[in-house]
Amino acid sequence: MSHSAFYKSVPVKPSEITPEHIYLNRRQFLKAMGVIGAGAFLASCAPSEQASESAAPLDLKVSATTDELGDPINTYEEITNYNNYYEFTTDKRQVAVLAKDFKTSPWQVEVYGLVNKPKTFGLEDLLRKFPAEERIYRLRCVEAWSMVIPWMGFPLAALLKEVEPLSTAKYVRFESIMDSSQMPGQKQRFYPWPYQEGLTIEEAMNDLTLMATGLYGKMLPPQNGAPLRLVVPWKYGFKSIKAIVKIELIDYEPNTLWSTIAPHEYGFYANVNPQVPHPRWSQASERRIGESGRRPTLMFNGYAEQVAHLYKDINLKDFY
Ligand SMILES: Nc1nc2c(c(=O)[nH]1)N[C@H]1C(S)=C(S)[C@@H](COP(=O)(O)O)O[C@H]1N2
Ligand SMILES: [Mo]
Repeated sequence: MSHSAFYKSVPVKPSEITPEHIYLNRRQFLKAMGVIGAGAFLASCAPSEQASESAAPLDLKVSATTDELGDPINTYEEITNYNNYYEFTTDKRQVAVLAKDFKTSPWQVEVYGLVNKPKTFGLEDLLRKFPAEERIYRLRCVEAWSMVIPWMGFPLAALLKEVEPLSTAKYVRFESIMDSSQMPGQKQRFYPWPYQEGLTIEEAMNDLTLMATGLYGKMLPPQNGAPLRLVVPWKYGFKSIKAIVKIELIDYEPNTLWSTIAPHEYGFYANVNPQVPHPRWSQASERRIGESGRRPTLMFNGYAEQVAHLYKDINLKDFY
């Protein structure tokens, strides 16, 4: 069975069937967002709107037009054509092109290490066991741009509970797929492939931490990390590792690809923090893709209420 066929059969939880659930095609969606029909704005947007219309999927499905702060959700075109995915290329607009035929089926994820029940899951197992829910999150890249993305997925905590972590498990290490035959960027020997990331066990268990399997109510496209990627919305985007094949529970802080290359620039914690500049630029503000001008960056990317307690014992003045 193909993943997309299976995905459609994943049952919707009763709690998700609410009056707010609206099924919008692209034109209705843009109208709802005020992009179509708002005189002055229309003039500047008309050319790109026309250009992208034909390529747009018609079954965009989201339950809202904004995140909880009232920020408009970015368009499918923006989210799927401006990507960081160095296994393919460092050119954000070329990732979608180069990743187009990336093979995401069959796919297995090994969950192992300091657990009672290590297990290798097929992607279909995960989709069946953990019904997809929608999470509209801001994604703030360390490069000081951001988007609002309507993910589909399940909490990482649900998957971890399934393998029963031991009390000695203090960190979770994630690894992306290694396949230079499909990923031309992996021939760049400068980077210590495979891409790796990590979280503390408390961060991994936080309800915000998502294993994403979809976008806009559809399967994740390859450029966004199909078939399975992490989303940690209060941390810089590089923590949200794509195309995961291994999840290991360990008792030491793991190396990450970015902390290996540039430890002073990309540390392990990497919480979004407007008061701590990157060594080469300010993090006080950001450019929201699709907007002109800049917006102020929010502490923990606006999720302080949910996560600040995790850091009461560390110095947030440290970037890391
Ligand atoms: N495997 C892998 N995961 C990755 C990256 C990458 O290069 N390789 N880039 C990261 C960075 S820097 C960001 S900002 C986000 C971008 O996710 P998006 O393309 O879905 O917006 O993915 C992150 N996950
Ligand atoms: Mo990023």
